[in-house]
Amino acid sequence: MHIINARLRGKTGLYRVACSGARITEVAPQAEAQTASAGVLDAAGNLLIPPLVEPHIHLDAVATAGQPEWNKSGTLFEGIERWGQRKATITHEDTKQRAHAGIRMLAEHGIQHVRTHVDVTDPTLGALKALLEVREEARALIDLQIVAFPQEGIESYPAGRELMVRALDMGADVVGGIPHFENTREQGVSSLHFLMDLAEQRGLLVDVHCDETDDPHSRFLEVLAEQARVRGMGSRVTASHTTAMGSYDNAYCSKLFRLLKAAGLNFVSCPTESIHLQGRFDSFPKRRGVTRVGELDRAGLNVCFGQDSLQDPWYPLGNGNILRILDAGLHICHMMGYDDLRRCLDLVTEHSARTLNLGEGYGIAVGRPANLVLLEAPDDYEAVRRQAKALLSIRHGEVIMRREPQRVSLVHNSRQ
Ligand code: 17E
Ligand code: FE2
Repeated sequence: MHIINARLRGKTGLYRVACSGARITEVAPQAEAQTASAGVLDAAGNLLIPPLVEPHIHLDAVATAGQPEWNKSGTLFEGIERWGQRKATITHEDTKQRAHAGIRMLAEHGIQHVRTHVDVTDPTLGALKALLEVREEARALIDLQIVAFPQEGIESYPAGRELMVRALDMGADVVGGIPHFENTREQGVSSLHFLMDLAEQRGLLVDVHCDETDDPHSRFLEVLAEQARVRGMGSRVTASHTTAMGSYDNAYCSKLFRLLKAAGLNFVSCPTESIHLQGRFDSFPKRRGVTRVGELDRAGLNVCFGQDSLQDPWYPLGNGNILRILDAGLHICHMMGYDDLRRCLDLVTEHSARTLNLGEGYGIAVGRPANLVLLEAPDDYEAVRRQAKALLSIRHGEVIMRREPQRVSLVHNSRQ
């Protein structure tokens, strides 16, 4: 497979990218635009990127909004309650069918790497069994990492510790947690020690829903970061949401950021989800309820954006398009300066790949997997301004998704 007339991020001019089998074999600058011959893909000056990444989603809950009741308050805690009602009725086939529908939405938007949280606070571990099958069945479209996510707590849920261990024995890839939901601060802390021990013993990655609240006293991030630091596991640990950081005062944050840098852990923000779920106990002025994305980024920490939900008890919208999240996130996080816009795709590609520890399994370079996406825009800035879509998704050297370019024509001129 050959692609010609492609633009690459951070480079000037046009490029030719060749693949053989499932690997990239050549990335070469072109002196001028070329005309495509048969069998050659013409990028027509559009931007070729490695696949978009979804670093944080809940595939077991896809398309359950309103079942049996809608989340009327819009809070995280009512979401957990509504999900608890739906969870009691999930079946193997129902979960698989909804998860596959979610994966198709993601794949249609050029996403090929996905980390999903799966609720393991269920004595039958039914959702996990379903998602382990989905992980294999979906390989032609995406690589799936499964987080064993204890939605109702490790310490506060009956047999929570045992369920976590069983979930890892069954084949979950990543250890999860939810310290701010545990009944007491002490339980939140002990849940983090427990899950970090498990991850270290088994050589697994960690991704914790951490401080997903506007409560400025929710300070589990410092515990997670310190655990990551002393164990030397920072690059393998992710703190998701950390919305309480949007409510911490600056004096505490100046101390906290020293620790975060020493630990070197990763961050996922889900800005559309957080702007919807947080701020619910404020009147006015009302907090944004998102973590300090720009500040983490400028401090040299790895931070990326995720969707979190596709029509579930926590968030009624969502369509798989991570570039919609990027657009909203740049607004919500005050990141629309030129320097942020010109490299904004980092937040949904390179940074997310680092969070998932994809290493040399990701990126446009000779020898890396032939997984590529063509966006209908020449660069990062235009991609977000135009709300560009993925035109092509190439996986293992083959086209797996194709979208027709947008064509619009006005019938009249504004100046006759
Ligand atoms: N569960 C949770 O604790 N937080 C969320 N944002 C979602 C599920 C979607
Ligand atoms: Fe989440």
